[in-house]
Amino acid sequence: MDTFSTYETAWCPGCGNFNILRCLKTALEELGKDPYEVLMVGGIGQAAKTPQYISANRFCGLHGRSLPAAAAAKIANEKLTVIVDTGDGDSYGEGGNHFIHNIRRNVDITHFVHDNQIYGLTKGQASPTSAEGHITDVQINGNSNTPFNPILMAISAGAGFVARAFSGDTQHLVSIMKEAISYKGYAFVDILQPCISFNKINTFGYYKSRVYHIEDDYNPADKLEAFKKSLEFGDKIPLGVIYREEKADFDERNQVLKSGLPLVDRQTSKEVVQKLIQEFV
Ligand SMILES: Cc1ncc(C[n+]2csc(CCOP(=O)(O)OP(=O)(O)O)c2C)c(N)n1
Ligand SMILES: [Mg+2]
Repeated sequence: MDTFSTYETAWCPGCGNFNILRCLKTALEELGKDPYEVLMVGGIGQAAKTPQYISANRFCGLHGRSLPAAAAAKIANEKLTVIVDTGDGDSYGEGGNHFIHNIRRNVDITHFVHDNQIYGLTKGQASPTSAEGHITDVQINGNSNTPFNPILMAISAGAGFVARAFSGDTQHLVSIMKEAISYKGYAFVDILQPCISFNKINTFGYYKSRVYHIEDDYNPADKLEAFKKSLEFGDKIPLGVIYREEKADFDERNQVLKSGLPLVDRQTSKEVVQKLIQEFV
């Protein structure tokens, strides 16, 4: 735990973010990672502050823009372990478009969504995953939008690693994080997390009484079964790897990247750049 340091946070006491951060540090430690090898990327929000509370390289992006920054960094320097930690609003609302198209690119990055089903930082407006009817200070008659299903969306768009975890299930979360970080390609984990200040519905107890570990005989390579599993979200909420498929990632499908040195180690000839600029003069 010392390798990735401890910082004072701006989170409310009791927030699910604390254990997600702790599990992330444990997962990185257990995978034998050093801070210099890791790049943490966030957008805007309480969850998106996670990269600020861990000793590693970090990039804090605009709201909803963590994925393109993370993908670009990985494409430039394949030696980095690139991890996005950010919220449900940042990932599915403001960043919804990036979420979909990032899946299609399949860059080798990991995406941990702290899904508290609310816009926490801005004090409790409905997020894309808030339940229909959820009353907030803004949605005073209840949220009239139907919730977004991130697991179903990720599988439909072609993601190769799709999982769900719960911030209150430490051992399971660490093991899912390790599997996601080790996966070659885009790995997506929706982590259910209570927001104790602004979501009084999806509390720790709410999740605790509903979540269960997917059965041992479940086959995550079966896409139709995965679609079925992704529709379960109510009295019972499945945790675990819901879909997994090995497939070529961005680098392996890109002619320039798969041959030769990582971009960061290539020398750019000044003459070539000069010639290019001259073409526009
Ligand atoms: C372009 C833009 N739109 C809106 C905001 C205001 N804003 C800041 S954080 C946030 C919601 C974050 O929610 P989520 O990603 O779920 O993170 P949480 O705080 O719940 O962890 C919003 C709407 C902003 N900063 N920038
Ligand atoms: Mg949120």
